[in-house]
Amino acid sequence: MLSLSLPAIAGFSVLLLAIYKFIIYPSILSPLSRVPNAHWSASVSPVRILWIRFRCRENRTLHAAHLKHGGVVRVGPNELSVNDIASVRKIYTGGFEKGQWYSIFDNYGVPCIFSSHHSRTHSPRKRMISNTYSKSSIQTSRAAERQGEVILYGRLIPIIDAAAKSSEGIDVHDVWNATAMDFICAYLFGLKNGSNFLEDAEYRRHWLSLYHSRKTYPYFSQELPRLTKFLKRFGIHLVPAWVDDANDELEAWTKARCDDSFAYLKKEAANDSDIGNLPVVLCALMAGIEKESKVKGDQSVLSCTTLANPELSIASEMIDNLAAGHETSGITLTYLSWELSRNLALQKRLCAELLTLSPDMTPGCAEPSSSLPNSKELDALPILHAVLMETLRLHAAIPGGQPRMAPYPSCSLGGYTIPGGVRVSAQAHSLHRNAEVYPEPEKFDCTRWLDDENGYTPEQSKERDRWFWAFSSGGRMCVGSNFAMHEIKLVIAAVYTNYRTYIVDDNGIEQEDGYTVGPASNKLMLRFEKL
Ligand code: HEM
Ligand SMILES: *[C@@H]1O[C@H](CO)[C@@H](O)[C@H](O)[C@H]1NC(C)=O
Ligand SMILES: *[C@@H]1O[C@H](CO)[C@@H](O)[C@H](O)[C@H]1NC(C)=O
Ligand SMILES: *[C@@H]1O[C@H](CO)[C@@H](O)[C@H](O)[C@H]1NC(C)=O
Ligand SMILES: CC(=O)N[C@H]1CO[C@H](CO)[C@@H](O)[C@@H]1O
Repeated sequence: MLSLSLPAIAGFSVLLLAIYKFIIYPSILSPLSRVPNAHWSASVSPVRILWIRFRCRENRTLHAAHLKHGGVVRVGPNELSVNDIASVRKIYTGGFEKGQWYSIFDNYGVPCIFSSHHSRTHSPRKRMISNTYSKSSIQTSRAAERQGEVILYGRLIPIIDAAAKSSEGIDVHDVWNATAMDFICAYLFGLKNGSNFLEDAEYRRHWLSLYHSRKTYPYFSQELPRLTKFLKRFGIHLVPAWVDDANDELEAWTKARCDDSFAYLKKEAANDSDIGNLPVVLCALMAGIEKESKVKGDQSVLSCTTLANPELSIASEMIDNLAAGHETSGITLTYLSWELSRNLALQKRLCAELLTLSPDMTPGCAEPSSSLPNSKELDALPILHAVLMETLRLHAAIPGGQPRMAPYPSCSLGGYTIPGGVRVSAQAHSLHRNAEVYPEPEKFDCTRWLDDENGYTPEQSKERDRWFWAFSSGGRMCVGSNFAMHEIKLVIAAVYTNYRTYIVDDNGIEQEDGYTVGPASNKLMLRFEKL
């Protein structure tokens, strides 16, 4: 009898243990059990949130959960979503590190700023380039100025001018993401080794289709890394091989640009007449790596990554910058031009403001060598600034969650104790729809950002600014935010000084639900009318 019941007892104990570990502990005893569940199953199973993410319904689901349950909700046994600015501040400025989720952003198998997990290795990497992306560097860089002149007056305006001759309209999403690509690549590699997507439509469609083809697959490596690895061992590839091929081609394309820039720098230092060819960011990284090797050498926290493999590390950073830089800015330009096309009065107001610049951007169309307006003056235009801020609020190009790990042993968020290792995220989509801070949040209203007109108290304006999260916040905040603001303002100014735009076809303009996302249709047809 005894020999019969031993296995039974063992089996029963295992069952009890499992019930304790997977049901009783997470739903009753864990400190997280006090946090409201987004769904009844959240405390015992991640299946629902994984499914929602797979179906791309996360933004609306989490937004609804926050409206119902408040600033902190539990979305899985080990995962929270937050939507109050105090918790956001704590997470994003207070030592919550990134995790595995970001590893898919390694390129060539080496980490970059964006994919670094820990601040220890992240900070020295970011320091190498953050100065080149500071507002004052961008506003005063003669290389960036020259690059802007060539891209706007030499490439973009002729394309718009040709489009204005027809009433059919053109796909501006395509044109804007090409413009954004040319801008960021010129700053990374110099004009000669940057991209020329604006003029080479065929190649850009090929490149962008490679880039786009990879998009649905990160899900498996990010959300189910262990399963993905496990199945791969048995020859089952959740991420198909052609995604790797697309990655290889994008990596080879970038590496060629890096190698040619290194060669160029060795041969001929850019002189004054050649300033647009200066690879500003690449130079900064080379200098930063050299300095770190000289000063710290083997003692550096980067000794076995960045310093051991400087050329690949630079290339990894370049891929990340050009990916992070072109897609987000392209999406922002698309929504900005869409909102303007729906509001002729606003276009007229903006145009009048743009004509106050001196020099203004009218001669640009005729003269590829004209100079750009003063950067500081451009930056200070209130209506231009307000339409851009409102676009970034309502159509944030990264509306999705930015996951971080709670530090060990534990911390507190919104009054709850959170054990170390729990995944916590905030999403701009929800932060930007707080009706107390942004009344009628679904409405595009740029006067929210015009303090002379909105009648806000100083406290209200401060709250509005505090909840704005399009570029994230803290140590991992977007390094390219000033670059993006500057380039978008230049493009909008060049176009709306000289043209009016009208919608031809905006079917599918609604933004998808995901991490970095643009219009569901992937296009926007606008017609241009020359002034
Ligand atoms: C409108 C345009 C842009 C938007 C809305 C945007 C938004 C963001 C956001 C939300 C993050 C944080 C993401 C996270 O932690 O999950 C981020 C990080 C980053 N962005 Fe941007 N970005 C824009 C343009 C650019 C440009 C032009 C660059 C060019 C260099 C860039 C480079 C980066 C990098 C390197 C990071 C990682 C920073 C770090 O980990 O320290 N972004 N961006
Ligand atoms: C750029 O625009 C094209 C055409 O509209 C679109 O197919 C592509 O997905 C866009 N690329 C990005 C990265 O947004
Ligand atoms: C980089 O620039 C040099 C000099 O203009 C040119 O010969 C080379 O083909 C360029 N490389 C790439 C990849 O564009
Ligand atoms: C500056 O660079 C350009 C282009 O590489 C070259 O033609 C010119 O001779 C250079 N000028 C001087 C002063 O070195
Ligand atoms: C980026 C974004 O806002 N995507 C979607 C989020 O969910 C709503 C529905 O609640 C969609 O309308 C958005 O397009």
